[in-house]
Amino acid sequence: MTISMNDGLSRRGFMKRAAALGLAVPAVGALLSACNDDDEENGEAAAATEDDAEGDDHPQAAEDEDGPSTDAVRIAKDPADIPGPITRTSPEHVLVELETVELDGWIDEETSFRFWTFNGTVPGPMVRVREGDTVEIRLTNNANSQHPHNIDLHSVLGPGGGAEATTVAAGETRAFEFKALHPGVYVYHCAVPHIPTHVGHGMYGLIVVEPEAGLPEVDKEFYIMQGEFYTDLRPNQGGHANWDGDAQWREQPNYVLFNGQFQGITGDNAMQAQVGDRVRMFVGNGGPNFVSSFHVIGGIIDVLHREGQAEATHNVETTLIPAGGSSWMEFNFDVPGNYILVDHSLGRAIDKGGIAILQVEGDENPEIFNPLDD
Ligand SMILES: [Cu+2]
Repeated sequence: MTISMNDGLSRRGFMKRAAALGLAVPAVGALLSACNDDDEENGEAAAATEDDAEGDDHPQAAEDEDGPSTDAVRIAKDPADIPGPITRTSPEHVLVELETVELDGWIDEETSFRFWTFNGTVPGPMVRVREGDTVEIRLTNNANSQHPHNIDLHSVLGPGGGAEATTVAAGETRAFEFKALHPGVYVYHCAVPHIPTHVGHGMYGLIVVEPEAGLPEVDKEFYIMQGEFYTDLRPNQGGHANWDGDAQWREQPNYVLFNGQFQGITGDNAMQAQVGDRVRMFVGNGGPNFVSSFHVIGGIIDVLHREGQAEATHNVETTLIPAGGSSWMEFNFDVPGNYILVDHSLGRAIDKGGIAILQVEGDENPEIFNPLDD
């Protein structure tokens, strides 16, 4: 059995996909309208710029003199673009092919950044296997990469989670296999030194190891990962943002994002569900440094597998998701409207872009929620 996850990886493919998805991200609304009105101060933040120790001067970035990269594409992973539930009842050998790709992407509507990715999106693909499967990870580093990369999966029992076995220079492919012994949700990430630099460019994703009995049936599943980005530009300044190694040292990112883009999962790109849907979210935190206080405004997590653990806890408002950790959680949405996913360390959400929206459509349900006129 082969799960091929590297289709459409050419630059042309990215461009086509970006055009199809559209790059416009409409405003989130009055609730968030107070964002980023301090542009006067932005120049000071830019003064602290320094490139990372590997001398990343973005040699391939096609830039206007002051503008964003002309090659920038949408890199925010569609939260609904995940493999479906596993229906198999016996273990198999599963081949997972991944490609590390460095590319210019939109970190906000006006600003590009050179992301380092698994398969060209942030996060990389959600890998889904079954407890007891033997999983072959085959990692290729794109020929145009400027850096070596690898993959450390937290679902692996073995040295480095596979990092050493998969360290690949540009154009190389290496592989290893592991047995998925423990069901749960696990982060994978690049672990090439300097690791925070690689993770901080977007190199993470989730692998779901379904228990032998499978997961309860739901109506919708979504895949979201938080991560912070240490750039020399603040949100919506416009232009091409460069990595700011000093900001990473101080743990002061200018962006804290879901799926790698400022409010990238909103507007036309928001998640969609119907009133009454049972919704499962696989939520991870790539970090590299922050812990997330994950909350859905207007929702209650009624089944929470905290940190991916087998036993569920119930009726949770806000849950901590460690850097390099993840949870799966289930909700019922019985009232139509927009539900806003945030890190409830709210400056990160309101100012730094960590917002995603689930749009729930359907009939009003006044028994549960009923705005009263004066
Ligand atoms: Cu890397």
